[in-house]
Amino acid sequence: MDQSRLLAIANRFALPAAATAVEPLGNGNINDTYLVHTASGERAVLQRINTRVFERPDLVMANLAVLTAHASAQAAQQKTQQETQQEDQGWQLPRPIACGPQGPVPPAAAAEGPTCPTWLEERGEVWRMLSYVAGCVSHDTVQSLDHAREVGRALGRFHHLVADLPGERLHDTLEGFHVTPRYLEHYRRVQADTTLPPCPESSWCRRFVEQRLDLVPVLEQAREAGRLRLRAIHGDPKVNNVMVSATSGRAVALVDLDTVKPGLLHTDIGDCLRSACNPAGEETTDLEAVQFDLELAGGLLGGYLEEARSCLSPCDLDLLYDAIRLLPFELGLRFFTDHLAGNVYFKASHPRHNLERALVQFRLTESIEAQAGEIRRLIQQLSCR
Ligand code: GN1
Ligand code: MG
Repeated sequence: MDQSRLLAIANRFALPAAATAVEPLGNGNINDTYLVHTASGERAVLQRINTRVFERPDLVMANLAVLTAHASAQAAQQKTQQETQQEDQGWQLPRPIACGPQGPVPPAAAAEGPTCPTWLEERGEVWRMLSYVAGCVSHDTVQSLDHAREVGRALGRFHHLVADLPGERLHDTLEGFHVTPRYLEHYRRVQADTTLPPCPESSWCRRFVEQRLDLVPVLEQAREAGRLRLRAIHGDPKVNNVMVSATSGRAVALVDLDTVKPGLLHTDIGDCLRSACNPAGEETTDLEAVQFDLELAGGLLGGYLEEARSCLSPCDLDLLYDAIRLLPFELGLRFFTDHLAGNVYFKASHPRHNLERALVQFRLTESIEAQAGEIRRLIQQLSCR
């Protein structure tokens, strides 16, 4: 997209100074993300929300407002209790930056009062601006055992933060997200209609899915039976959504808050391990390199439990292994389905991209299955500490 249009959009938001340059940021599969530089040297993050995926961006922003208000209230409470520890003072979540006063006010926001809206509609596109977490970096793959621990701490910190935020206060902005049986139903429909000719890899994927039908409903059945309950979740705690300090390496922020909504903590934990314990990363084409690294899992879960042990009941712990196995399978199924559907959901840079991504997630699932006993023991050891 041309720089002048991006600059014009950026300048519709209430930045501390005029935007001077806009460049692509990160590798998101859904939204388009840009880093905005301003005349005063401050930076901000501009995003075009993919409205084919997020059909109600207003509700995504409403959830973000609820979360931001909750986080501020908690921080204020901690300060009055003088519990804030030195090392925690840098912890933050990205904040929405409202449109400048010249921006149009959508009718819904106008009805709520005079505050400026936090998103902008232009030519049928939806844009929003978020604060930039300065002094930090993020990585697409896990860098070290310490990094894995920090990724776990970030998720634990987030779960602890939202533990007293009732799930009902959040809108369900992506119905069916992480409801694995729904992905299987969709897969069946797409499979029946696909016009793609079979290839050895896609035949392998089909068999892989059919052999694991018993895995699909494991978390949903537990929820229906009352063993798991809906809570506020992040929804996408992959390794590159954790910002770590460029100097200390400590986790400073968990970003990408579009999928904060009611859900199961297990999907967050399973997804975080899926992402951070496969050092080859989700974009590799070297399938031999894909493996679930038990040592990294120990570091990550240890870091997570340091922050969020109180959020997990014995029943939650019982289902952790299932979640760790399920989430890479689920993402593999989502990628494979999208490949068969013609790459309509995840951005793809070539026609087999989503098939390649599916193979990575299925290989990771196999690696997890091969280490089932060790992973269960690890969970037990860590949760007894
Ligand atoms: C998508 O857009 P991004 O990269 O933040 C997806 C996640 C997947 C992830 C895999 C809303 O996230 O569920 O785990 O790709 N987000 C949505 O990289 O579907
Ligand atoms: Mg995301």
